[in-house]
Amino acid sequence: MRIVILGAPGSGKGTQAKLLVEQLGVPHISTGALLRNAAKRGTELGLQAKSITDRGELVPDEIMSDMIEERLGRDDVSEGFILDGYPRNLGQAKSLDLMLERLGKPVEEAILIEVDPEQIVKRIAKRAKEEDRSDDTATTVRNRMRVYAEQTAPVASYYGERGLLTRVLGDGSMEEVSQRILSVLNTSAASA
Ligand code: B4P
Repeated sequence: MRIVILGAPGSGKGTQAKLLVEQLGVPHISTGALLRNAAKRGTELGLQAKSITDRGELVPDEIMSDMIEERLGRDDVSEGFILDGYPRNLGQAKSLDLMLERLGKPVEEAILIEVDPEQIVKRIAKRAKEEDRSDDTATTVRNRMRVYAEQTAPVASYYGERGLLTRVLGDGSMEEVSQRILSVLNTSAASA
């Protein structure tokens, strides 16, 4: 299955993508994780991206599109993938469509995880204590939420207009949310 997971920062995209990998056996591709790894390795691109993610802004589309094209070109995506964090604006959504069209492997399902903003603030505050993510400070999180509302939220409508979007309630335990997503995927697989 070729799945895109959408949602605000802290909505549980990465968490749910990891759980889905266990069920579907296709790779989890997180652009946030790719960027953090590049920064940890100290590559020029990674360090350049870190100064942007630390402000809560989006890394330029050309960088992201090269990164995702290289990743989607690898053999392990032949049976599908779970994309987490990409596309994050309409330009990225269109360039992903072109890329996948060339590969003959279009997106089959977009899942939007919806969580109450108050829950999101609590989750990110908890993660800030547990993990050392330099983009989880209060000021950066506010900016990430603003960027999400302005640039990423329209991506859900983009997939909605193509009949590919399902909204899933992201409140409740991680397992409950995972079950909701799996039942959406089972339903669409059954009707395919
Ligand atoms: P991401 O790594 O995608 O960060 P995120 O939006 O916070 O999602 P994440 O997956 O980490 O968190 P999750 O919701 O799973 O991006 C980081 C930055 O990289 C971006 O701000 C941007 O600057 C840059 N970037 C990434 N992709 C880009 C692109 N395509 N273009 C440009 N720039 C890009 O989980 C959050 C917390 O909630 C966790 O601690 C988790 O344990 C907890 N949680 C999850 N589900 C829960 C539940 N049901 N109950 C309780 N807690 C839960």
